[in-house]
Amino acid sequence: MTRAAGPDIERLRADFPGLERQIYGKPLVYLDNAATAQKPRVVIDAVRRYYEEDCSNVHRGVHVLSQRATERYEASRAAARRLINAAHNEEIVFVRGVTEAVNLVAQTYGRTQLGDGDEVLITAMEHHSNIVPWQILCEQTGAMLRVVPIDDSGEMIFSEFERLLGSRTRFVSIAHASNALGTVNPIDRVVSVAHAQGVPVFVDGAQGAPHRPVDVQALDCDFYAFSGHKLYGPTGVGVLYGKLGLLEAMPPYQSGGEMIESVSFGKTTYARPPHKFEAGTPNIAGVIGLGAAIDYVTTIGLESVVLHERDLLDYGTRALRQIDAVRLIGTARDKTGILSFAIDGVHPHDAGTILDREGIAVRTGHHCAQPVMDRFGVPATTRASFGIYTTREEIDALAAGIRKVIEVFARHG
Ligand code: C6P
Repeated sequence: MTRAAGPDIERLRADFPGLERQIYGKPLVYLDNAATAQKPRVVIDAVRRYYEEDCSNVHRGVHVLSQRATERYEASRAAARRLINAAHNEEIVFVRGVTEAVNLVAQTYGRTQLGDGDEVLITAMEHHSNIVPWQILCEQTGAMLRVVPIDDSGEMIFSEFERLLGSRTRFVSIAHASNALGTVNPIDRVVSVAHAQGVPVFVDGAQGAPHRPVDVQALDCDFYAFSGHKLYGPTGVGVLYGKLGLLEAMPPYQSGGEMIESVSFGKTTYARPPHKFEAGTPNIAGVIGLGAAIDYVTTIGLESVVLHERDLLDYGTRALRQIDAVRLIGTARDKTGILSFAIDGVHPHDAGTILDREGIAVRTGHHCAQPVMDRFGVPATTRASFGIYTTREEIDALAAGIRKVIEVFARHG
């Protein structure tokens, strides 16, 4: 191990059964963590234990199983609150993931607060799930979508952000970190400039919360969302944080059981946040698994995750820069552990297929960020993304795999 301050990777890798797989007879090199992360045994066990020992609905029964399930469910809410340092448990809404969180805010806050001629400001590096819900909102309300451009390194042009933040801007929605480029946005500066104009800010933390400490009170953002499955938790569960005053003022998103205070045919009143936004039986097993994932990551410590992933990013950037045919897409000064690249004369899907035969899992495609591909003039990229268990040796394997791709194409091209 070359890192003094990072986590003990060998010990930590043993926690992840998925990493023990062989693919085509080769040890798995899993470099697709931005899509979803592998799950530690504690998460798998927490989900299994719920189904085996505590299986029951939450917030409904006086019987012991329901009480235990409810306690575990609510303990996960408290864990999520601590993870992002929210002030109140009530500010933590369980959702399916970031996609649902953006849709929820667009269709509740957005539908009630935005009107004809108002503007929503996003950046050119957003994931489709932080673009399309705002486009739909704009169609519904007559608002306009404004887009802050990015420079050749993949950083948002801050002066353009300041220029576009005009008297009609009613909402800013921005990625903490870009999934296609790795760029980390200066959220604190974005929030302070937006708030100076009275504009609330939503932060898409899908690629933020799993990789660095987040303090929503220090950032002062109005909303922050992350997906459990990228934070070593189960799929189908995530968190929407919202300032309590905003959540209280927002109308419900979905309606039905659990989100009401009282129902009659004449009038229905709604529960307080967070339950107002958690209609129906939630993903109980997923929420409990997410709590276990948060505890796991917190025990490792996100500060040490940052050090480890920064080391990998520096190491990987150097390794890929030594390969002439590789062009890195996304070279921002502040990046998370993502290397997106093009290989001269090789379509990313072909690269991905050859790498797969070497046991190396990377993502190829537009990464649900087509405007980023357009900005850099490529149809797609190959993307390697790191997690807490990634090693330098795996990056060596990636570099060797890329050399093999280039050789195959030189032979047959
Ligand atoms: N990005 C990737 O491979 P969901 O699917 O709801 O958990 O997260 C959506 C999402 C939103 N914002 C950003 C910045 C993201 O990276 C993602 C998910 C995955 O890059 C799957 S497309």
